[in-house]
Amino acid sequence: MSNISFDLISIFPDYFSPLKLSLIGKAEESGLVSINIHDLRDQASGVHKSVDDTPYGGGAGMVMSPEPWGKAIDQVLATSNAESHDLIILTPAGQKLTQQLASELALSEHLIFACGRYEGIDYRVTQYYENQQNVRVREVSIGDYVLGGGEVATLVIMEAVIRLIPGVLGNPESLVEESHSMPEEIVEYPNFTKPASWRGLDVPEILLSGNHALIKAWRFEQAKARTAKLDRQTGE
Ligand code: 6GU
Repeated sequence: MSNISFDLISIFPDYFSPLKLSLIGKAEESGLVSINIHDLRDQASGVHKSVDDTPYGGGAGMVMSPEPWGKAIDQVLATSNAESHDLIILTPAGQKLTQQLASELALSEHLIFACGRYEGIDYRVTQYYENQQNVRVREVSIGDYVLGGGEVATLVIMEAVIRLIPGVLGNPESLVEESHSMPEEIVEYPNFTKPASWRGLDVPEILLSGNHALIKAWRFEQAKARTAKLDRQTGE
């Protein structure tokens, strides 16, 4: 049985309380994953416990100082018994999260999430860990918009990754269906459940027919129509 461990480092550890819920909460309770949360401020020195400073070269905002990050990440690495580590640095300048990236991360032994705030983390943190053996550094973004920090992005990535771990989903067949639809960049067909009639809208007859070949073909046509509608809306 695989057990992936997750270490999350942030100045707002309370952001991660939803991890107790639902799929991820159950995955942790059943021992499929272990999750540890670390407060970056525990590694800050001085009376003010400051974790940021003004950017060299000028410009707006603040940059997170390298030393608290170095201490926090070193401590996580030193207390891990994994042989290799993926250090994920959350930044809008990173590689975009895709289903492909999520499935790569689901094969990792140990994932460390460094949640930057403000204008991000001093780049030497990336450079330093890129030079460490057994650490693979990835700067990751969850899309083309700016968030206040990496915490919510971490929740998104963890949900995408953890549901791919064997044993986490009650019905692993849903993963098989997704893997058929997603890489071809076609969205899922629309779904319906009971009642058969709701507010004057009837479930398409064909779905009540029991003819699985016809249903499959109909769903494929619906998925294509839905994808075309999306493309029109986004002007593709
Ligand atoms: Cl990972 N961080 C921030 N601050 N903004 C983002 C993001 C990450 N991904 C998309 N926008």
